[in-house]
Amino acid sequence: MKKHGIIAIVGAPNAGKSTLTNALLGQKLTIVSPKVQTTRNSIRAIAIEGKTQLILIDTPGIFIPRDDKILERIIVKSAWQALRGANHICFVIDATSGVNNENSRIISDLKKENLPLTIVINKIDLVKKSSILEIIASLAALGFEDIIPISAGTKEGVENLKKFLSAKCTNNGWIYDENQITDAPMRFIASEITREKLFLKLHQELPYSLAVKTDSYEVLKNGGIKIHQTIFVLKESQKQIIIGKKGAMIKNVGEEARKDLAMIAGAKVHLFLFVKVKKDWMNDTEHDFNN
Ligand SMILES: Nc1nc2c(ncn2[C@@H]2O[C@H](COP(=O)(O)OP(=O)(O)OP(=O)(O)O)[C@@H](O)[C@H]2O)c(=O)[nH]1
Ligand SMILES: [Mg+2]
Repeated sequence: MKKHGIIAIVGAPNAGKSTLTNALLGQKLTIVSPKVQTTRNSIRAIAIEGKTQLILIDTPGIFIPRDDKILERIIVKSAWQALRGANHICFVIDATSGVNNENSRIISDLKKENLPLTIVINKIDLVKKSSILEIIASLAALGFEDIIPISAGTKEGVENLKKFLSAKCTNNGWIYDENQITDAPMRFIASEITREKLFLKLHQELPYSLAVKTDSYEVLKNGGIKIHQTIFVLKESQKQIIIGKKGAMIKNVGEEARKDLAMIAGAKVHLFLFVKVKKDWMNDTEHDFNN
């Protein structure tokens, strides 16, 4: 019989939640970067395991937002909201950090949600076996039973985890079409992909000072897709960095985003990027700053 379950993938920033979501889905959907706070909005990835539809929610990292940082408050709120709609929590710990203060605090907050919880120890490719065993022992001492070590990067243990999670899905039927990989609109995915390329290329505060909005997303008669996007920044100097010398940076960002989008959409993509200074974009976007 067909079953489904909603599983929130949560954890500290940079634990590898988005990488894991993509690995469980079997393709790239949600964006990944070595920087913290890459994911800003929760996004659903719909994976299938046998007769089970696994509805995975990739959430932003959970951390303590600074009072004066509106974006940080929105990010953390989005993570908590997402997990409240879930049937099961998959808590991701970075094996290189282990059970530190940050993870312990999140674990004690998660316990209050009263949802069944699986703990995933990620990035095991980066640590010795002995430290994985130490992490497992300290989690077991906290009373956790479902602890699964994996590497979302090398995919070691990911199939095993997928089977394990699907056994936790007990709701009747499927709630999405068989071929649907997300319920997020393509224009949102398109904004995210461009934001990923900017995150990968820019440094310091700049990735945190920008937002990408898809102004138009048009499917052409020949099957191609024409996309116009605006990259919002806070200051003129940031605009100049994003444009780069003779437009080199923005051209490069556009080329890389276009390649990923063509793969996700399965069509030829024409992408036009525009940079605009809008010093209050964060205030305008309390609800949805990527759409
Ligand atoms: N070596 C290794 N690197 C990994 C693994 N999983 C994720 N990474 C890397 O860790 C970094 C963070 O990965 P993300 O998937 O963006 O992490 P996240 O938890 O979604 O981060 P936020 O959205 O910022 O909270 C990226 O550079 C990934 O390539 C893994 O299993 N092994
Ligand atoms: Mg992420």
